[in-house]
Amino acid sequence: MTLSVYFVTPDGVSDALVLAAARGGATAVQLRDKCASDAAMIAQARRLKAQLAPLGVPLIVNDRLPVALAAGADGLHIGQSDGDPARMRAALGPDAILGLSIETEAQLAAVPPGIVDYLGVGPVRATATKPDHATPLGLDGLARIVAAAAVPAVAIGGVGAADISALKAAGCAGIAVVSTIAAAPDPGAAAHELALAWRHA
Ligand code: TZP
Ligand code: MG
Repeated sequence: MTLSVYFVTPDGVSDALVLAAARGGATAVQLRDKCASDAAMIAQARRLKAQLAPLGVPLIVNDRLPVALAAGADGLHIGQSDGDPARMRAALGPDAILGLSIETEAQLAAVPPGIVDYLGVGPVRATATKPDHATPLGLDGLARIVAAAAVPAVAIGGVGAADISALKAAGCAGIAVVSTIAAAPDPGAAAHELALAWRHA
């Protein structure tokens, strides 16, 4: 799984925007929607899975294990209060992708070994996209966590193309973004810019 340009969707994202991001260069997509019903999210995840699979872009569902299972998604991403990672792994099976959000060094120290495939570390900066976010880590705090992580880690929260060289130097496996792609005038071009910046950093 390539996490270099990880697009995390805003609530209510259109299929067209996700496809534009993937065609532009997003290497992984997380369907994150805090408002949709499970039924609506399952339907959208099924559609997206069918369209992303030919592009080789995995579809990961945020928070909702039943949605990930019902939709046949490639994986699940959970936060600190979304349940026990070992229980999620048992339900998903060994081949699914399981990601976990990390906000502090203490949370990193508590990650059960051999359960999760990658970590989402952040927020790097304050961001309006997640109003209830934890205290921002800054690039230094991010780098400390990433250096100590046993699995690949992506940086999230207020990051964009200008951060990529610092994130790569810190050892990140990728950059995870919502608004840098979703709020861009041309989301496909924004994803392409991130992919190019990652490749050339
Ligand atoms: N988790 C930590 S920050 C964040 C999530 C889902 C939102 C990131 O959004 P943006 O727009 O890329 O800052
Ligand atoms: Mg969550």
